[in-house]
Order: sequence, then structure tokens, then C-alpha cells
Amino acid sequence: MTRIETIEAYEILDSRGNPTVRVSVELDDGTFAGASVPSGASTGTREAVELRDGDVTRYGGKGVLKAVAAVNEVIAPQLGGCDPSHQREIDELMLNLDGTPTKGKLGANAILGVSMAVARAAAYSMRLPLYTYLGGLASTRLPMPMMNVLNGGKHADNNIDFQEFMIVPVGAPTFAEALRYGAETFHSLAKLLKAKGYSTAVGDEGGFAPHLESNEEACELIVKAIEEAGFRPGRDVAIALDPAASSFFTKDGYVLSRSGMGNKSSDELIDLFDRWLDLYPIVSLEDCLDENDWSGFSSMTAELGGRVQIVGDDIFVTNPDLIRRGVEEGAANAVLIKLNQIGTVTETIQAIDICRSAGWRYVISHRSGETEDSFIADFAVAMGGGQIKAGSVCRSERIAKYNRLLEIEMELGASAVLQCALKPL
Ligand code: 2PG
Ligand code: MG
Repeated sequence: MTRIETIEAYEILDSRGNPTVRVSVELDDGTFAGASVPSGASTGTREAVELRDGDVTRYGGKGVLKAVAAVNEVIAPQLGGCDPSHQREIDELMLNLDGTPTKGKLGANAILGVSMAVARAAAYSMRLPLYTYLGGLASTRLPMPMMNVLNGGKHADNNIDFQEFMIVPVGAPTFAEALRYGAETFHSLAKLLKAKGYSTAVGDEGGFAPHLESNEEACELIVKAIEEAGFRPGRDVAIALDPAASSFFTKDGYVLSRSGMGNKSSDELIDLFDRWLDLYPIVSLEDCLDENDWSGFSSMTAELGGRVQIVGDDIFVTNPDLIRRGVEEGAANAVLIKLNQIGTVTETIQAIDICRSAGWRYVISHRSGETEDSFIADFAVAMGGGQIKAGSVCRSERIAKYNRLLEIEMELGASAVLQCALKPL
């Protein structure tokens, strides 16, 4: 039987130039594998704890040497000799070593790095692709990509309140074609922005981040970009939004100050998106309300959930207990899944299982701070939910995921399917 020989963590940089954790695992059969942990900006308050050093003399306090030490000094000595294919036991052992409900002692960044690296090492040792190892032989479904082409909110320094305006190539027959539809629309958007004298500099996730007249103009420009790239809005390429509303929710309600739209109540925001559904080819709405606005989420799902996918991100933070509550309250009909919100591969799969039993959809997602690690590409194929959100169609930390999906599609050959969960409008 194969055993874990060494586990070693070290500090690397993410796509924003901030430190993050990378973990290497070596097995006694000579297998070597690594994994890097991503990091969010618009984080939910109930996410598992991302341990940062707080030592302002290094990286402005953002160093992760404490998390690195947690791996090297606490976790590694305990996992040496374990069978790497016993993922659930390994993850449970780390949960027990941490002993807090939020992974605040060792850090979710420490624990997740080990969890992902161990999974990868086990897959390599068995000579299986990661997606087959995690999902079995039936893992042949490629995910429909949601590509974030216009960035606002916490991911950009512009006047757009809403964080993410994404394109979804719902009419594409294969993943490779979906990526082409996305890239061609992205380039056509660049041309439109240039023609209007807007900036084509990009935000954290590789989408453009211009100053626009309004949040509406973002949707209008995307529709035009879709058309000018030769696609039919809604049929070939649709729109998905993630306003990340927790980031503009205050005691005075939803404050859309960047764009000058003023303050809105929960009901007014729901009305706004109701109108937008008539105006624009929108197929998915994520975090349109604050993470604590459970009743707002339920009303929104009751009112709009029949027409559009309602995704909960900050409200659920990939936490099985919160997703269960969401199902009971009808607070959404889909969940955004981020491994580092909960902190182990096992709990992430448990979160997905709850979605499956409830008949909810799930979207595997990157974070705004990413690395070149393409774990989520394999994970999306393994989980089979048919959707991934991995940023724009430029910047290598985003493209790493899409290029890995191209590779998987090629590897799967004729058995690969891209079956869109989001119906073309
Ligand atoms: C989100 C994510 C990813 P962040 O809100 O969905 O796009 O952003 O990683 O900053 O939380
Ligand atoms: Mg989100």
C-alpha cells in the first residue's frame, strides 16, 4: 500500500501579489504532487478562517508563515504514513487537529492546501487523471464556463457597483467552442470599449474595468459585443451577474454609490433585477442580496427563481449547514462552490451532495486571488454539475483552468459532453 512520506508547505504569491500557501506531498512510491490555495476579496463573513500572520513588517501583515508552520509542524507529522487515498479520514484528522468550527487554529488555507495536494498525489499514484480519481469513470461532463468580462465592485477601481458581469456561451456544442465564443466576445468588447474611449485595463479577474455611465451600460455593451462577435444574445451567449451585494450593503440598505443609483431596499433590488431579466439575456444571478438577507433571498427565489438561476455564494459559503438551511427556506436554487470557503475537499463534496439531493444546481468557482493551479477544472468535471466560474478569457491564472478543461475534453474524446444546465433563452 502507498503511504504519505513527506508533506511540506511554503509561501508563494497569488495573482494579486499577496502571499498564499502551496503544499507539496511525496509518497513512498516516488509520486510527487502539489496544490496552491486561492484567496478571495469579497469574502463571506462565515467563511472558514484564512490564517494571515498579521506581521506588518512582512507583506503588510498578509504573510502566511503561520499557516505554513501549521502544515509543517502540526499536520505533516500526523499524516506521515497515512494512505493518501483515504481522503475523508485525512480531512477528518485535520479537522480534529484544528478543533475549532472555523478552522481558525491551523487555518483553512493550511488545511485545504494539504487536502488538495493529498488528493492529487493519490490520483497520480494510481495513474488516474484527477477528475477520474475524484469523480469516477462517469466523469465525462465538461462544465459550461461563466467568464467574467467586466469587473466592478471590490475587484476594480471604477464606478461600477456590481462586481461581475459574465458571459455564458449557452449555445456552444463543446467546451472548446464555448471558450472560443467567450474569447471572441471578449475581444469584440475590447473593440467597443476602445471605440467609446473607455479603458481596456483589466480588473482582478481579467475582465475589463472601465468607468461607465451606469451599471446598465455594462449589460448593454456586453449584448452589443455578443452581436458584433457574430453570436445571438441569449441563444449562443448569455449573461450571468454576480453583484456581490454584501459589499455594498450597509445599515442604510443597498448603497449603489459608485454609479449614483442611490440607496435601495431588498424589494427594490429584486424589482431592478426583475426588470433586467426583461431587458437583457440573463441566465444566472448570484449574490444579488446581502449574505444575511435570508428572507430577501427567499422572496427573490420565489419571484424570479422560475426564470433564472439564483446562486448563493456569500450566504452559503459552501457550508453544508448553511446550504441545508437555504434548501429549507427556498433561499436560492443553486450554490457557488469554493473549496477554500469551507477548507477541505471532503466537506466541499458534502456541500455538493446536499445540492444534488435538493435538486439544486452548483457552480464550481475560482477566487479573485488565484494561482496557476487548475485543481477546480478537474474538480468541476469530477462533480459533474456542468458549470464553472473561472474568470475572464485573459490572464494566465484564469486561463490555466480553461486550458486544463481543453486538455480534459481532448483526453475524453468522443465521451466528452457539454450539456448546458442553463437553457438558452
Ligand atoms: C465571488 C468571488 C469569485 P472573491 O464573489 O464569487 O469571483 O470573488 O473571490 O473575491 O470572493
Ligand atoms: Mg460571488
